[in-house]
Amino acid sequence: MESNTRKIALITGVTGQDGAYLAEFLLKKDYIVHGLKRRSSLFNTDRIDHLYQDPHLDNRNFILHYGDLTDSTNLIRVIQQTQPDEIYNLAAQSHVKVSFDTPEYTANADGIGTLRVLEAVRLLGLTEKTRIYQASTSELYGLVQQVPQSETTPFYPRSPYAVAKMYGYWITVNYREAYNMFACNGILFNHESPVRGETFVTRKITRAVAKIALGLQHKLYLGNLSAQRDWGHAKDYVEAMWLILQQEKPEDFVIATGVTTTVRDFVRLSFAELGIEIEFSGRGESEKGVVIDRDEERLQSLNINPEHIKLGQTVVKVDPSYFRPTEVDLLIGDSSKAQNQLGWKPKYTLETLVSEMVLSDLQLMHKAQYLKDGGFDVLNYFE
Ligand code: NDP
Ligand code: GDR
Repeated sequence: MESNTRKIALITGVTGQDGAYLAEFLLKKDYIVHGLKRRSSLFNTDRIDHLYQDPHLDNRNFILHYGDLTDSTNLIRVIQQTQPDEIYNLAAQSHVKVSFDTPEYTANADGIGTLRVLEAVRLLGLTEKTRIYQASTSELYGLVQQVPQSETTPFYPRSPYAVAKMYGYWITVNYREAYNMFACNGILFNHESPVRGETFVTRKITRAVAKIALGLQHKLYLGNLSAQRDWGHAKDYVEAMWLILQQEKPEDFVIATGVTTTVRDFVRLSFAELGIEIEFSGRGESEKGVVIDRDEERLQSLNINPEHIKLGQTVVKVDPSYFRPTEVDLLIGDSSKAQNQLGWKPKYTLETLVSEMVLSDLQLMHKAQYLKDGGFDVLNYFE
């Protein structure tokens, strides 16, 4: 295809979990992909290094621009330079617990940041050309009103993050209605992957399980084990983002698997993937998870020394400092609108997601251990 007929996408938050999967997905569809990345004192491009192209090459498909959602003139310049057909606004301070510590910044980046993107498109006269995807979230539902949650369930946000995202949601709807823009919200439920940020609960669990199995860590400290989440795979969810922007009319869609699981069961499944059975006892702050069985054959087949796992060993404890001032107890999504209108369906199950994440972290920790055994204690780099 000639370059002037190829679609151009701009992804904010390209260095994040979803940005990386989406960039890969769009490049496979022959898009020219521009990504907005923040300047950081350390490299923050690990997730997209495999897509990197030397800036001295002609005809690049993947081009990075420095930028920040708190800087409107920067956004105007990047959007003007890139003239995108599609903008995927994925950039955000995306950690719910951290938003209680940085509420003002979170409002600025996640709430007003969305306005800045929409307004830049409007000011540049691109309202007819540029379609906009806004990364909305199941956190909008917050305090449980009804389950499963769908596009018509009322919102009741429970964190500064969710309140900021609520502004992002409604300003997207408003710009669509006021200026006839093709601007859509994807209300995505939790989605995870081997490159999920290390402080979100699923990845924190799968990394710790791998380290515990190899004797590199003894215990995993967690907060609320009873929270229930509808966990899907990021790879499935970026496809939905793209489908939302390919429709005839701009609309909002819930993207979810329809299956909900407690944090406790996610932990259990993760250990089980390696052949370690654990049982929980106690409640609240005194709840703990203890090893009750181990499958030596499975452990050995994964190159894990079964001696590292002792029967009766406490491997999970609760640390109340991870509790949130206000919690979202139960999320379970109804994605029938997306299934009917977009033809979207998740390919991953919870079990295949857990398996992929645990085995990927095991491989990572095997590498760390190998280097450690060779005299290079690089574990900190894997922290
Ligand atoms: P990540 O935290 O992995 O990625 C966030 C991205 O935003 C990173 O690239 C980060 O840059 C960038 N970023 C943060 N602040 C700014 C800023 N001020 N200006 C520019 N860029 C910034 O999130 P995910 O990939 O998991 O999520 C993508 C989006 O989807 C987010 O908006 C999130 O709130 C939303 N969402 C996520 C869900 C999930 O389950 N993953 C579910 C529903 C919604 P850096 O790498 O430098 O930190
Ligand atoms: P969430 O994801 O808040 O749903 O937001 P997270 O993985 O942080 O928490 C999920 C649930 O697990 C409980 N939990 C813990 N969480 C963390 N991070 N660390 C712990 O030690 C821990 N122990 C228990 C939490 O209390 C919570 O109930 C994610 C983000 O990606 C958002 O950006 C996105 O909008 C939503 O998912 C949908």
